[in-house]
Amino acid sequence: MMISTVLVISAIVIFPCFYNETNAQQAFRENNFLRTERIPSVADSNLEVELVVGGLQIPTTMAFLGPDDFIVLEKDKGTVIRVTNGIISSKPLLDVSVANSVERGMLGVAVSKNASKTFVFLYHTEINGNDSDDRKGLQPLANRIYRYELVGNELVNPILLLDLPANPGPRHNGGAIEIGPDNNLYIPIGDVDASFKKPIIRTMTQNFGDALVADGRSGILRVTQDGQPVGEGILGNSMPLKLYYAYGIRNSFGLGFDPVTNNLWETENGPTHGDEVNLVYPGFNSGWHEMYGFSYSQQKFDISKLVTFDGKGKYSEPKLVWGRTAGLTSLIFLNSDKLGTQYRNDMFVGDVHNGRIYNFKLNADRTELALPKSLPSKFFTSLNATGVDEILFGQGFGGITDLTVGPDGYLYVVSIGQGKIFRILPNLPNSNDMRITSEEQQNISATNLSETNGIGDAQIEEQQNTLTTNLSGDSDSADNNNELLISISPLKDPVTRGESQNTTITVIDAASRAVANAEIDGNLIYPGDNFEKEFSGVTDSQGKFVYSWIIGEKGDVGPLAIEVEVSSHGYPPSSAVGSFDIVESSAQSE
Ligand SMILES: [Ca+2]
Ligand SMILES: [Ca+2]
Repeated sequence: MMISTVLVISAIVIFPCFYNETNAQQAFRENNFLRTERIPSVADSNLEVELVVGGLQIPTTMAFLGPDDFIVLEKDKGTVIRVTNGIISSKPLLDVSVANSVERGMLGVAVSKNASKTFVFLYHTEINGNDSDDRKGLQPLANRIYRYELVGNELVNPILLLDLPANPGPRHNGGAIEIGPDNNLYIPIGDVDASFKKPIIRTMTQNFGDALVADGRSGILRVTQDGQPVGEGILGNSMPLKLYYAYGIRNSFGLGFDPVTNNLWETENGPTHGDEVNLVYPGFNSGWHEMYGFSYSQQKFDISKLVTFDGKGKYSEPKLVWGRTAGLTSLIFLNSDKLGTQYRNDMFVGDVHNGRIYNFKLNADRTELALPKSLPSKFFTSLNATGVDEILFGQGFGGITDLTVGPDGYLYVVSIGQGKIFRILPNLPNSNDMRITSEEQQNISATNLSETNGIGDAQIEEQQNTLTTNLSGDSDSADNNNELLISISPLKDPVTRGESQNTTITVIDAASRAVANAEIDGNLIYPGDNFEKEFSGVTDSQGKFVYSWIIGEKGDVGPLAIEVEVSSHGYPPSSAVGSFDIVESSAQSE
């Protein structure tokens, strides 16, 4: 699901002018997305980025079946992959033949559950042949939406819901399926390159006045989960016009419903410039192919040229425009406060050319973006324009094709550029104190050494490195048995999902006493020993592994250092050091 831009750019165009794509139409770039292997990051230091799964081949979009259980699509293979607890299923749920050049392929997914069934809706560019045969000259059949049922680990009983044009293509297929608050399906589809590439196919939904009314292109379509029209047509009752919720769409990869107002918002892609964020009321006309971006920036714009379907359709200006194309894709609202209440119901938008995530707040009645004061024109002249840093939430993800809020309330990011899915979540509790300062810290979580119980007579004398141990202890305990309960917060995600993780724990007794026979998991360890443990994924309610660590005999006192190194498949190792000073109970003041 790449956003392609034209290849012929003679100059950086600051304000959109009338498009000229004809010179570039034969030269669409394959895989025009950012492939960087940079480690992703988020601007908010209270949040961090975690790898959920890698090794995906050109993933486009994802949808959750349940907690830690989701579907992700692979564009060029036409496969539907299930990922459960971070593990990719050995066999795809489905593998169909797809035309896959440029923006064609397996593009959109949505999941709907009722008491007895799980429906999976899929949008793909279907071909009567093998994957990629369109690259050899075979024309695709159509862009199609099917409804499948999930039974066990298979998708079965396909029902064709929508049969949409796939030619001339290969771009502007849209495809991101969204289920609305009314439980209907909303599907964006662009002009499939037909606005300017031969054979040019003119329709009124592309704002060609004297033309075919509609053929499924250039709109946001709305159908029931059975593929039927919803009530009276907004623009008219002929088919397929009756399916149009909005029109004049050049191309879109992102729809999102505001959970507060139920308003629909959309990202839209301009050619070399003029990417948009739009508020989409029923009957919305985005203006293509007469215009894109703001009308004031169109040299020859004449609003009377726009098709209105007898006044039922209405052009609206974008709420925000990017001067240079960013390849906007997913648009979502974070209907969760798991990243902090300040982000609740905020809009997040991803892009495919820069690997960025933008964060927007809305105004009081939620009809406008509450933009930084430096962006009063609602127009970004460049990616680094003043004010952009105020809305730049994350970067370094490679090309982003989907954002999703998981059942856990965290923000999931599909990186088509890295073949990975990340999630954004808060740092561990207290992890500011316990942060491991390795270079890879953005990619992994902290190790958390904290005493939880039974060592009421221990206290911290000093802290080393960046690790602060939390030996609050139980001051009522009169029993100085020097039993230290150490909880290790592992590399969170791989472990909580059940993957194995090696942890090496080294005890360093600065006093070189013969006392530090620590016991972990039934194993005695001694100073200098390494203890290796493969976690099995069973943690306590805090997501931590807790080990009873008995330090020497009763009455042992003095400094003790504990070093923990953790590593997990796919991650670099990380380590932390905690130091303790164990004192006699009699030395403690009550
Ligand atoms: Ca296939
Ligand atoms: Ca527009």
